[in-house]
Amino acid sequence: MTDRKALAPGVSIEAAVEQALKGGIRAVQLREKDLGIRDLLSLSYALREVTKRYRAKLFVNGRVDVALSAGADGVHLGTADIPVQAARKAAGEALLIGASAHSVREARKAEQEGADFITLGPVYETPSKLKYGRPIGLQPLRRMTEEVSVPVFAIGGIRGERVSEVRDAGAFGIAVISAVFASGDIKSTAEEYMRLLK
Ligand code: 3NM
Repeated sequence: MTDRKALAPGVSIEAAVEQALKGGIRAVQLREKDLGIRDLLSLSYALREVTKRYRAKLFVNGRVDVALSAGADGVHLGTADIPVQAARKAAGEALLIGASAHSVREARKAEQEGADFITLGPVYETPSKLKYGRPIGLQPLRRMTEEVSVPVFAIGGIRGERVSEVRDAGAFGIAVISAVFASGDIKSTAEEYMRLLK
């Protein structure tokens, strides 16, 4: 997931994403919540080009219209965005729909509404912890992966040995912002994550 504010000065989102893709990242979520719609749209187009070159998936956070216009693979919806059901109505099967959940209850609801996958977090403390609430820990993650049938991605403070912890708790994959994008060497960090996931 992108966050241009996490990047080192002078590094563009496009360049940072390309480094992550070179390191083997398979899916990118454009997540720049404070960007105006036109800037978000042109960034989506640019990231569609680069993700295509690396045969990686592109998701746009929060905006079905932008995701469709850019030819993204999917949209990722938070609890304050257009609801999953409404996004499905607008996009049909043209987009994969991911949904954020912060509890087992929210995850069940997202699945019932037709989400293709769920991110659950924050599993651990994250640098931006106030925004996402207190860490929920591994137990709810384990419960949720047992209860829902769609893939669950762990998010929030995932780094180092925590990758295997969340995998052992049943997570299908992980979503990361700062550990990759705030890293001095995005490509090597991405490679390291891909190794940890194997
Ligand atoms: N969503 P980092 S936690 C964007 O719990 C986001 O839904 C969360 O950043 C949630 O990898 C989070 O730097 C931040 O910890 C993840």
